[in-house]
This record gives sequence, C-alpha cells and structure tokens, in this order.
Amino acid sequence: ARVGISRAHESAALHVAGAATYIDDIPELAGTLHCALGLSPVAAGRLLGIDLAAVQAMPGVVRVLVAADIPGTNDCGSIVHDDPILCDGEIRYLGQPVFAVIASTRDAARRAAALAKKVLQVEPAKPVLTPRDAHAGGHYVVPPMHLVRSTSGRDAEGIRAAIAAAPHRLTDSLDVGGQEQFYLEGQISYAIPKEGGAVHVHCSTQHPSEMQHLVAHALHLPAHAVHVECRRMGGGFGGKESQSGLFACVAAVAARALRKPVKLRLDRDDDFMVTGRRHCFWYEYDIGYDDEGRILGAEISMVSRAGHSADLSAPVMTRALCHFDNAYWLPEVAMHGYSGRTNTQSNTAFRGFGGPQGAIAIENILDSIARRLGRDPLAVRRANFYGIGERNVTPYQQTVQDNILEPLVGELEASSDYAARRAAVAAFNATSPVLKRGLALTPLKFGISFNVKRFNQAGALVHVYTDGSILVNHGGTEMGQGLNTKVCQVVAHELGVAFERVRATATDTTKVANTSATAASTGADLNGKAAQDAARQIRERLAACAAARHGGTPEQVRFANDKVFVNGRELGFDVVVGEAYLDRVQLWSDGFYATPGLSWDRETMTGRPFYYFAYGAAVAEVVIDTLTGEWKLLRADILHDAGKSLNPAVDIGQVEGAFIQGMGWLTTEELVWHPESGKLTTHAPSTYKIPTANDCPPVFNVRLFDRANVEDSIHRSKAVGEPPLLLPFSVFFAIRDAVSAAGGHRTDPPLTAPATGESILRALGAVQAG
Ligand code: MTE
Ligand code: LUZ
Ligand code: MOS
Repeated sequence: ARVGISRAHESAALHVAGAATYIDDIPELAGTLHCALGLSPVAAGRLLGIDLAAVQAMPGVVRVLVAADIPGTNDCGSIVHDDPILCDGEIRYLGQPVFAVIASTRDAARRAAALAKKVLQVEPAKPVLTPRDAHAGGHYVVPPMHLVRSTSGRDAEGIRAAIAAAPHRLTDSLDVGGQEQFYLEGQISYAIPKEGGAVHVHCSTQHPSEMQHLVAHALHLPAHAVHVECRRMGGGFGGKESQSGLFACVAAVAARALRKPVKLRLDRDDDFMVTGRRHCFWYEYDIGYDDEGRILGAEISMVSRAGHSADLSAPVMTRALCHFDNAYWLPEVAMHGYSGRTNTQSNTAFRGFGGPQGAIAIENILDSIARRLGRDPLAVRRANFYGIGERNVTPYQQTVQDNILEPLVGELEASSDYAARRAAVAAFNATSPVLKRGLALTPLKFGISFNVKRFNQAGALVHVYTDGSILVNHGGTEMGQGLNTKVCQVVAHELGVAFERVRATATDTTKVANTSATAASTGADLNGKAAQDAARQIRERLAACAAARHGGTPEQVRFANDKVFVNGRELGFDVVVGEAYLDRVQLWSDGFYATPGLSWDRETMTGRPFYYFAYGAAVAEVVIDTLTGEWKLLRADILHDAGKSLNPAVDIGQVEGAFIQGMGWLTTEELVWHPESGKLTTHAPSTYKIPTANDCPPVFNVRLFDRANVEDSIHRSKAVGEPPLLLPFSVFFAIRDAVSAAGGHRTDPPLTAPATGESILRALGAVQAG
C-alpha cells in the first residue's frame, strides 16, 4: 500500500536545504522590472488628485500606473465584484493601493511608492472602524443572514418566548479578535508578457484559476491568453485564496503596459496594510437552559468586521452560522449574521473560514452555563452533544450521520487523565493564591465541503512516460500542507508503483482548467479523487494491453510493489509500460471528481452543505499568574479524526500546526486599529505576536482517531487542514477556568479573545470584584 503510511513531505529535503523554488527564487529574466504600491494614508474620503510627476522623477522609476491605466475592468473582487485593484476615487481604507510604481530595482520602486503620503491630494472623511459602529449604522457588505430552526414549529418570536420560559437564562456578549495569516512567504506575483498580448503570471496563490480570470478581466483578454502558475506557496492559510488577485493584476497590467517582466513582492508591513485576514466577531446572545445545562433555546447575533468590500465575507458568515452548533444539538435556535462594512482591509479566508468564529461562541456559552450551575464544563458539554438516531439534525437541516463524539471524547478523557487532573488542579488552586491552574476539554465537529456547491469539483492529469516514470498534475495547490505528497501517494497506490516514480508538478491553468481554490480543507478529497480517476483509467488500459500480450483477462492483472502480475508472470511496471507504448496505448489520462450528494438553499439556509463531518477534541492545562496576567500552557492532549489517514505523519503535522496557530489567534495575536485614523498599528512582528516553537507545551500528546470515513471519500480519509484549528479552544477555556478559579468559581469571567495579559487581568478584575 502507498496510502495510509507516513512518509515525508514530497519537498521536505528541498525545504530544509533551502532549495525549494518559491516565486522570488525563479531566476529573473533579463529586463525584469520591479513594482511597489503607493498606499492611501487615510482610511476614508475622496481622492482629489495625485502629483504623479513627483513620483515619476524619483531615481530608477520607469512608470507610474493609476486606475485609469488598467485596460480592462478595475476589479479584483472574489464572487462579488466590488473590489477595485487601484483606488477609483473613493478611499476605502488606510493602506488601500492608489498607484503602482514600476522601477529598475525593488528598492527604487519602494522609495518612490513611499511618497504616497505627500503626493496624494485627499478629502478625508470619518471612517467606520468597528463591527459595532457598522451594525449601528446598518453598513453591511452583503445582506444580513438569518438561520432559524425550531423543533416545535416556532418562528424567531416563538423561540424568544421559549428562551424566556426556560428555567435559567443567560444573556451576554463576547468579542473575538481577528488574525493575520502571517504566511512566511508574502504576497508575490511575477508577470511575463508573451506574444500577442498574452501574459504568464507566476503567482503565490491558492487559486490559480481565479487569478487567471481576474487578470483576463483587468487586461481585457480571453482566459486562454492568461497563464497562471504556482509550484508552491510558503503558506497561504486562506490569505492567498482571493487576495493574491490584486498583486497578480497589478503585475500583469504593468508587464503588459511596459512589455517587460514585472515582479511585485510585498514587504511584510505592506502585506499587513493592504490585505485582509480572519474576521473579528462580536456576538450578543440570549440562551434558555435547564438544570442539567441543556440548551433549550438560543438566539444569537454575530457581527463580523468584513472590511471595505465583500470578498469572501458572505461564505465566511455562512460557515460561522453553520458552526454555531459545533458538537451540540440545539432544539430551538435563531441566528443572525451581519457582515459589517468598515474602512479597514477587506477580511477574507483564514483556516476554518468562519467555522472557528461560529463554534467558539457556543463553547463560551456552555462554559458560562457550567459556571453558573456549578457543574464541570465537560458534563454540560456532554449533556448537549448530538445524539445518534435522535437529536441529530443540525440547525440547517443536515442529519449528522457519522457522530463519533462520545467514543472520541471518552477515549481522550481517559488517555489525558482528565478526572484526576481536574482534582489535582483544584487541590493546587486551594493552596496557591497567586498562580492558578485551569483545565478544559473542548470537542469539535467541522463540516467538510465548500459551502458553495459549484466549487466542489476537481480535475487531474496523469502522464506515464515510456520509462515508467509518472507525472501528476492536478488543480490543487501546495502550500506546505502536503497535498502533492498525498496525491502522489494516491497515484502510486492506484498503479501499484513506488512513490519515487511519481512526481507532482506546478499547478498550472494550461494543464487543468477551471479549478477551485485549494481551500475548505478539500484539497486531497477533491484532487486525490480526480487523480485516482485518471490513474485508474491508465491502469485499466495497461491491464488490457498486458492481458492481450501475456494471456488471462484484464481483471486478473495485478499492480503491486512496482510490478505487474499477469497470467502467472511477474513483469516490471516499466516493462509493461514499454509494451503498451509499442502497442500504441494511450499512456496519459485526465480525471475528474465532483462531490456527490450536496445541496444548499441560500434563502432558507438549509440543505446538505457538507459531505461529512470531521471531529476532534483537546484537553489543555494552563497556569496563569494573577498578578501579571502571564500564562503558560503546561500540557495538551489531542485526539483528532482524520478518518483512515492517507499519511499520518503529514496529518499529525497539520493537527499540531493548526493547534499552535489557533492558540496564537486566541491568546497573543492582537490587532489594533487606531480609533481615529483607522491605521492598523500592529503591522509587523514587532507589534503582532505569533506563536513560535517555544510556545509548544512541554507535554504535547497528539494522536489520530483511526476510524474510516462513513462516506466514500478518498481511501476513507478525512480532510484535516482546517478542523484542528478549533482544538485550541481548550487553551482559551483552560485560561477562563483558571481566571474563574481566582474568583472562587463564583462568577463567569468576561474573558475576551485574544486572551492577552491585559484581557486576562481585566477578566480577573471582574471576577475578583464579583
Ligand atoms: N498547512 C500549511 N503548512 N500551510 C498552509 O498554508 N493552509 C490551511 C491548511 N493547512 C495551510 C496548511 C488551510 S486554510 C487550508 S483550507 C488547507 O490547508 C488547504 O489544503 P488542503 O485542502 O489540501 O488540506
Ligand atoms: N466556502 C468554504 C467557500 O466553506 N470554504 C472556503 O474556503 C470557501 N471559499 C470560497 C467560497 N466559499
Ligand atoms: Mo482555507 S481558509 O479554506 O484557505
């Protein structure tokens, strides 16, 4: 078998040797010019004019481009087309690209672009900066969404009455911050003009087909004249799903205008200032519950900070609403989602895509209910779990078919020694006045598929050469997650050959057309199936050819261990391939896959948006210093469901990475926009703190829950890219537990995320006062 086994990332040796080619490593063609963007110094207003001559006069400057120089459409919007490439007169946020400088060197381009502060004549206006202000003014990037479900046939009004009639009631609000993707390779595009006005763009992107379309529209070209290519990204995390578009378009417009290759590579600070990130959310909720902590009715409003344009904010909000249930059955629920329009960067996809923002709200609610009832939060969580055969329909009407919450959580509870450690934490806290420990177990359920049905398709192309080596190309992109490794494993398995025979090449719009973003964790599910389809067709042709030559039926021919077994004989794979070539058999094939069974009604927000669910759970133990607000993660235990994992080593890497990344979101990564100017003040690693290797807990037990997917996914595996980002909820709620302990568990801490030192001290102040 070539699947189900751990093997190193296909580029691991290149990564560690510094020999993997990223866009900026591609040898530059003679005559290559460099681009930098002039950014708006104000958050809102009108652009009255630009003193272009001053920029043009800077050393090394070849040309300055503005919106009017774009030959086609000035738009790089994803789904909704409301996103100008360069400012069209209306200033939407501080950091918005207004002009592009093309110069002989990158340094010269950047120096000239920095003149933006002086050469732009603007009439500033008062910016709308927070979700609260956007909501108060009714400013949204897409219409509000409502998802209402009642098992007793009530409407939203009736659900409100049910909440009011419940034995207990919880009315509260919560703030959860956004998060910068912080891919190590920043946004970059390198555009090369081709004959007849065509263009070839090397772009660090999760979505080459979208880049192709955006560039085609910007240049007013048919799609066939735009070639987009990406061998790998140095991380994407959702930040290169749509937002690589602006840079691809500017580089392509410049290359076309100057008939020279043009590279646009963002500086880290500019990357922060120009591009969006995870949406911060503000929630207000009203919950009715019983003595056991079971939720009887829930109403919640979620307001996100969408930024200046729609981008992916609508599907992000949809996923947030479809993950408010997380692992729990809600008999009566009314949810309202508002994507607030603000004069800030346009927020976008980030690992989890709204799912984490939806689910953390209910985890906060259950944690509060437990504290109010004086029960262990795990008992309250369990009391609300989805059932099997009953209490198993989600608010959006999808039946949860594959519920493994109880066995998974039970196994983790035992392996992490939860009960004994709960007692040990209590004993520690009883004698420790300053340091307080906290413990939490949180579960997750995450829906797999794009919640936009049409995106759930993929294509692949497999070539077998006459020497028996195999090249696979598919629509997915490699961003470090190991997609190419998995797809190569699938192809090697299908043809019964050694992994080393198979090579994956750059994602390329001229090879597989009309691809979807590599996103929603579906990369291996979709492209693995498409590549399997292509490889299977080649195997069947080889089998027919071998049987014709050597006897027996094609069905009896076996492919394994790099050999072909036919009519009692054992032949090398390359021998059979060579024979097939002589017999004029087609040795390459395309493959295609579309996820079955999906449906979604946008109006009623009901259907089956997800092919299946992935599950997981984590236990975290922390200690906080109640004088300084400092904290430390002492131990984390994780049990995560990757189905029958295609590659356990890669999947465990994804789980560990997502856990630490999500922990950063919920603890140290804080975004601050200046309340008057609207300037993002945290725009570099000096002021924005992501976790490092040192932040891994000293005890970090990560295991996969080895059980086949009930759906016919690729080799019964499950998608693993995003779901584990919800595992570090355990860290946040362990901190909340420790804060609560400082108040003698009498009150429910108003802890906001990220739980920075300041946030912890504020929450401590409240519990100690209460
Ligand atoms: N892992 C690495 N190393 N780098 C990344 O950029 N992106 C994540 C996840 N894991 C990412 C990653 C996100 S946001 C998604 S949607 C998935 O990988 C996409 O890849 P997949 O569908 O192949 O899992
Ligand atoms: N839906 C989704 C999407 O669930 N995840 C995504 O990444 C996505 N991207 C674009 C549109 N819908
Ligand atoms: Mo991932 S946020 O779906 O790119």
